[in-house]
Amino acid sequence: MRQRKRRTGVLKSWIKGGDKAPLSKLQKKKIPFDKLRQGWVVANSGRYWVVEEQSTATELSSKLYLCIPARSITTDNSPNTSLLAVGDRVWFQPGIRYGETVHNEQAVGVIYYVEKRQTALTRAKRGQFEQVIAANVEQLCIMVAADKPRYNRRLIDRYLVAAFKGALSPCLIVNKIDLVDNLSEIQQDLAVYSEQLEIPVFFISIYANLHIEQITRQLQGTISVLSGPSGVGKSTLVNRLIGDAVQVTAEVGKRGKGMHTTTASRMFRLPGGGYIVDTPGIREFGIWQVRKAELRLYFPEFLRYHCRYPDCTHIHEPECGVRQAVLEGEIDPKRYESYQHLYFSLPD
Ligand SMILES: Nc1nc2c(ncn2[C@@H]2O[C@H](COP(=O)(O)OP(=O)(O)O)[C@@H](O)[C@H]2O)c(=O)[nH]1
Ligand SMILES: [Mg+2]
Ligand SMILES: [Zn+2]
Repeated sequence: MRQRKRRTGVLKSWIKGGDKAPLSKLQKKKIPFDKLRQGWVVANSGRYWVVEEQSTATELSSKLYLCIPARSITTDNSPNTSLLAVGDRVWFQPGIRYGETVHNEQAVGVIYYVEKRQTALTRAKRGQFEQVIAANVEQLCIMVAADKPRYNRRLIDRYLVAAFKGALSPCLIVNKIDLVDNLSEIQQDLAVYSEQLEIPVFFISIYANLHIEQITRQLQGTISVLSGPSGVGKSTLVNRLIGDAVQVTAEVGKRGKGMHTTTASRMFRLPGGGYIVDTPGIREFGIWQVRKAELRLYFPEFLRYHCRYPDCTHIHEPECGVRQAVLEGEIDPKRYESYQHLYFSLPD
C-alpha cells in the first residue's frame, strides 16, 4: 500500500513536469510514462474499458480506445473499491490493433493510472466490497415509475443516503405517468422530497411526451448518473435525450417485444452539453460503509429537531425531538420508517 502511494506521487509530479529524478525508477517498472495520455472511462464491456481521450481545443471529435488495465496499474483509490468505473479519469498508453484488414483498425490501450475519485455512487457488493456504479459525477437522478414497476419509497430513501454520502446532488424522476389515473395521490405521497428535502422532482412520461424538456434542462451542463430499478425507462429516456438510438441494447427472450437491457454503466454526451451515465437496473441497493450513528446525518430534515442527547439515534432514547416530530406530523412517517429500517440493517 505504501509502495503504491509513493509511485502515484511520483507519477503526479512527473505530470506536473516536476521532479525528474525518479523517472528511471519508473522506467525500470516499464511504465511508459512519456507515452501516457489522459482520458476518462465511458463504458465497460467484459474485461474491456472504453476510454475517451481528453479532447484538446483543436480536436473536434474525441477518440475512443478499448483498454485493459496494466498489471502494474496504480490507483489513488482505496484497495477495497472498484479498480475502475465509468467516469474514472485515467492515464493510458494508446496503441492500434488490426483486424482482418489494415482499414479494420481498432484503437486499443493499456490503463496505467487511475486518479482519485471526486465523487462516487457506490453500493455494497456482497457486503465486503464497494462497487462503484459511477465516478466523478455531480448529480444522481433517481428514476422510478408511477407504475410497472410501482415505485418503492424505501429504495428512494436508500438512494438518497448514497447520494448524500457520495457528495452527489440528487433529483427524482417519476416516469410512466401515462399509466396511472391517480397521479395527484402519487404527487402527494412524494411531496416530502420536494417540500422538505428540496430535491427537484419530475413527473414524466416518455411515451406521452410529458415534461421531458424539464429533464433536458435539469441535465444540461452537468455530469449525471441515472439509476433506479430495472424497467422504469432509464434507457428509453437516454435514447430520447441523445436523439438516435445508439444505446447498447440486448434482446432478451424470444417472446413479446423484447426488452432493452443495460448490462453495464455507460456514459453519453448530451446534445445540449453535459453527460449522462445510464446504469443497469438495481434490484438491491446495499448502502456502503455507513455506520448506525452516522445515518441520522443523511436524513437532513431530521437535523433541525433537538433531542435530549446530542448523539441521539432517534430510535429508543427519551425526549427525542425527531420521534416527537413524527408524532406531530412534522416529519413524514414513511421517511422515519425508512430510517428505522436502514438503521437496523447497518453495522455498529
Ligand atoms: N407506459 C410507459 N412505458 C414506458 C415509458 N418509458 C419506457 N417505457 C417502457 O418500459 C420498459 C422498460 O424500459 P427501459 O428503458 O428498458 O427501462 P430500464 O430498465 O430502466 O432501462 C420498456 O418496455 C419501455 O418501452 C413510459 O413513459 N410509459
Ligand atoms: Mg436500461
Ligand atoms: Zn432523537
